[in-house]
Amino acid sequence: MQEDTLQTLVLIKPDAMKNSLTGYVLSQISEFHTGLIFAATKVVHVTDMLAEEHYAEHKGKAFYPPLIEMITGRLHFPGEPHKQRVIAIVYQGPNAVKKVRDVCGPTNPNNAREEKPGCIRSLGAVIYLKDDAGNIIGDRMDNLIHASAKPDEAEREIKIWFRPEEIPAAMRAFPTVTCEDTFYFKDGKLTKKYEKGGICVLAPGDVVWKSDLEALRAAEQGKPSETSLQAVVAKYLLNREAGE
Ligand code: 3AN
Repeated sequence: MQEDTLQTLVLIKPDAMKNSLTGYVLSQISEFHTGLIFAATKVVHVTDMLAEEHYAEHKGKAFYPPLIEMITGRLHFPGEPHKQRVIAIVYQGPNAVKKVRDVCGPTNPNNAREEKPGCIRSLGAVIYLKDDAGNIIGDRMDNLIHASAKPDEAEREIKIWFRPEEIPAAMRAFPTVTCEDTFYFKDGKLTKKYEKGGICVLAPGDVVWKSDLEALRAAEQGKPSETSLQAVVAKYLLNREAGE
């Protein structure tokens, strides 16, 4: 990929929304400050399927369950599904991944305040998790923003959050193809024929990430694939249902 078409994924997380910090985050990453431009943006009610794909590398760790509760918005907005959302953005430009990570600062907001005062995450918080007796049993980091850590992670993340058609054609950084088949998804499985309750994820003529179509073809044939079926399908199921 050419340097000026490098892209990175940013998520403005529910803790930032709760504290009305969206405008602040956007201005810190603005073209004036970073030289980066928007390639795509949307408001997303994050499903468990997408959250689990996004944080797949943390599965099994102690902070994984609260991480999922946090990114789905259930932690900051319990019982208010209309507020359970994140703003997902693709930024593009020279050195995009590193530039945004620099503006974000360290993962832990306490370290961010110590090591990089003024960075975005210095406005975050470490929340201590307590048991019923009030003993501290762990912590959770409310660090306002997610930003891809490396260019290959940015590619994986942009592809799980965004469909190609949500990014202007001239700004698509990864190979796409035109789908010639119909694919439905129902009860965790892919089908080519419509069954009641099935959701049409792709139809002939749709533009699709090349790696996604390869993964769907592999799933169809029961073959292994680098990209899981959930990683392909999750973005097609977003914002369809109200959530709880
Ligand atoms: P970053 O967001 O800086 O790339 P990752 O990818 O290592 O950091 O972690 C993803 C998220 O998981 C963090 N933003 C943070 O909310 C949470 N997290 C990471 N490490 C810990 C930890 N040791 N304890 C609690 N939460 C953590």
